Amino acid sequence: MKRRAKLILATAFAVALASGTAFFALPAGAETATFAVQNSWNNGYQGQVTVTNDTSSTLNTWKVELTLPAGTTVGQAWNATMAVSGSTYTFTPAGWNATIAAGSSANFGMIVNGSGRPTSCLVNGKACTGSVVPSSPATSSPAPSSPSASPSVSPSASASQPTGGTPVQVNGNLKVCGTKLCNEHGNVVQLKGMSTHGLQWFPSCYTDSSLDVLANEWNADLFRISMYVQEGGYETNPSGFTAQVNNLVEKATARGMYALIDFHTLTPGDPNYNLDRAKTFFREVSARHASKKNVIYEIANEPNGVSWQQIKNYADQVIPVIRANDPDAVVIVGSRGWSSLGVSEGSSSSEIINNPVSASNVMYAFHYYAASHKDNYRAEVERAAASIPLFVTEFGTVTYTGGGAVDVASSNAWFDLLDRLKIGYANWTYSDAGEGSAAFKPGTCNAGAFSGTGSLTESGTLVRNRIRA
Ligand code: IDC
Repeated sequence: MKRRAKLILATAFAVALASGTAFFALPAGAETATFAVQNSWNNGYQGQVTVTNDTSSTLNTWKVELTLPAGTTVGQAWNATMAVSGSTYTFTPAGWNATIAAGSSANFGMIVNGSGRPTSCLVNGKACTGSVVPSSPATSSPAPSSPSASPSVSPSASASQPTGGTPVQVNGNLKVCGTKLCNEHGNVVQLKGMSTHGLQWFPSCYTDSSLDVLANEWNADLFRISMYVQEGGYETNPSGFTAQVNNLVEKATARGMYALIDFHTLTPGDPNYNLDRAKTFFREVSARHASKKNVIYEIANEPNGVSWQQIKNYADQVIPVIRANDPDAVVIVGSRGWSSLGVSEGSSSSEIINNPVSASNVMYAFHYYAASHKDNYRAEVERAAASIPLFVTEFGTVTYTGGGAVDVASSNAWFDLLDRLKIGYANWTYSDAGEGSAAFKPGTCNAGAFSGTGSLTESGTLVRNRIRA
């Protein structure tokens, strides 16, 4: 399959490394660790720890303990599992990077909120220098660089990916890198695609030919598979819906698209109502797809009427079920107020930034409907994106009801913002439902008339142009 690649990429770490400074020394003869500040901005920075095996034999595992001064916390880590106890942050391998050959290194990253640097560092219970615990390393740490609104990536570093290859061939395994999503080469990647409607209602919209069109004509990177749990969905036939999801993941895989598995909770809004179902479902699908590079897990579509703490409690129980099978998959967690980062319920992203889920390689969902959600929501997304990784796993060009007229101006303002921030998105919906948000006119799916532009609605035309662009 040959197609024009249109992923927007930026070199993340090459830019960030310029400002990095190590401040734990590296003597020989032990495992050691260095801490480097890779980039900093207003009241936060990105840090990287490099664990080096300076012995002559293989190191089978590692544990790094950092202590941070009051007022400074770690918001998120990647390539490591993080546990917090008071001001001490303990990092253990992410699953694939435990073993370090003699003379080799492994590293992991983190987003730190606040400007304080670690005051102590232990690797496998010993000082990171390989000798004594530094008495006051903070005094030798670099001063925070000048405040900047930019997180880990300079958008000016954008570059086009070479042509040829499907999105998955070009990008491979995805990984959260700071506040962005990166491909396996460490470049920031913005995935663009479409969401299904409810699988229980529109199965005829998701066929080999409709997915050929999505991959080859729309040039989509992403296919979101929305499996409702209630409203005649998963709870009525768990094995049947699991099989349907698995089948659609295979179709996306065969076409080189990323597959986003959406556990589409909506009513009731507390995801804990479906906790047992979620564990069963994600245990099965993550076991089935563990060896694939292209599967992303969205564990709760739109929590509502429930606190962030309860959403986090749910996430902290479901994510380990996925990790047990697929340690390095990206997981997306829904946010309060119908995945509005809390805004639709009078809150904000601060509750997440101050109390993130207890896992790495995690992103947070933001949803919008362009005719309903405008400047104040865009401002919150821009603010949150400086601190936490966001993914727009669902958006509409119309009102939050899924119907009404397309708001072209607001839709374009959203597209421009997401492109600038390199935030991926999936549009509601790749279906022929009789509502303004559907990309196809009613009757398209049964007729199999997906190709070309003749069956598109106004929304479908607008969104397809953006995805292809
Ligand atoms: C809507 C569908 C509509 C269906 C309804 C059922 O468009 O046809 O009758 O769900 O619950 C969301 C939800 C998504 C909604 C969509 C539009 O994630 O399930 O789909 N929406 O209302 N959040 C905001 C809007």
